[in-house]
Amino acid sequence: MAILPIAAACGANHQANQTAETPAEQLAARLDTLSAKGLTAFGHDDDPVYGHSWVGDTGRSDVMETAGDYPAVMNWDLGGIEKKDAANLDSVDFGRIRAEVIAQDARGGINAFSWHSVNPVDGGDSWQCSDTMIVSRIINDKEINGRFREQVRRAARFIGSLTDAGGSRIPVVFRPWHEHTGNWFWWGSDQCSADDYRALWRLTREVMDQEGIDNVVWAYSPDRVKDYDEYMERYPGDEYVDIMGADVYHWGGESSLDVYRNAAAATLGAATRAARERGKTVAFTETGLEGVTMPRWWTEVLLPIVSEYPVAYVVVWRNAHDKPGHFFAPWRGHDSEDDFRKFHADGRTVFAKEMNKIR
Ligand code: BMA
Repeated sequence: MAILPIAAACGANHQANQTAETPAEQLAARLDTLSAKGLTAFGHDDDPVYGHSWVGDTGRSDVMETAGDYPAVMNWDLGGIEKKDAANLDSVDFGRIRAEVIAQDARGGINAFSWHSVNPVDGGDSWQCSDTMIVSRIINDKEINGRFREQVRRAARFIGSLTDAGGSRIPVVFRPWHEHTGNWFWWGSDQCSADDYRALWRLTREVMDQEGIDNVVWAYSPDRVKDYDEYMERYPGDEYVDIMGADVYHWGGESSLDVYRNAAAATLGAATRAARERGKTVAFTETGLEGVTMPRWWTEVLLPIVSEYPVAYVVVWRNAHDKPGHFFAPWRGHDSEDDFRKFHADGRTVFAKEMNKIR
């Protein structure tokens, strides 16, 4: 498989592999190491806080209960932090997220954050798309701009307050304004101009920098694109991004396998080219087959994809406890459990226990 150059990065957080200093630089270097070794860390959204048929227990994880280990990457969602809510949009308490981030870091794993934020105009959720002026007003309207900055400050303070037992900040991947090539979020391609989208990113980064945040590795994650030009159309710039990501789901099961493979190839191919040109890292930031309706999906569909592209990690989405068909990782007794164990055992995938070797 193709291997990325290890150093030569130009992202603001992503400069020196051998003399990593900030928490962000240390995490960026670990991600580069995974990619350079041809390894892919496996990730799951909200993994230890609920699963297919349980919620709120501690010490549980559908991934651990099937593969025998926690995922190497845990994704969390900040949606709600901008409103000072105690829990996120999926009812996960931010105090619990903090505790699990610390636990995941202590076991050698990686934490990542997405952000299904409300908009600062009328507080509507991320999926409110009818108002196509939201991003424009964030950029151009002083009052809305001020409200937006406050939303980002709240996210920044939470991220900046994540510290380990020794008091050091825990590095995390932050992946704002994701799937913007689609049209289902207020920051989508039908909802704002390319210039305004780029300005939204830069403003987010500016506020995080003003807050002194040095533990964030920034991930850019378009939804499926047809080619490199579409992938790069709204790219905010090399100084704002460390990871070239891709969010591509396998919708429709076996009959849509080719559609998924082609979309993953086009999007990860574009991400790989963009990363090579800029000395950045590639990641498969979100994927999955809802309900994992193909019992050998892990080794026959996902593994070949993550082997072909130099993705440092892959994240599958959550196993909802309150929507029986809405899960993307197996659970004990699920049809794909045996195949998932093979995926876990494969030398190309990394789960939490092996992450201590990736420094
Ligand atoms: C979506 C679904 C929603 C959830 C949201 C944020 O893809 O899983 O149910 O609220 O992500 O996690």
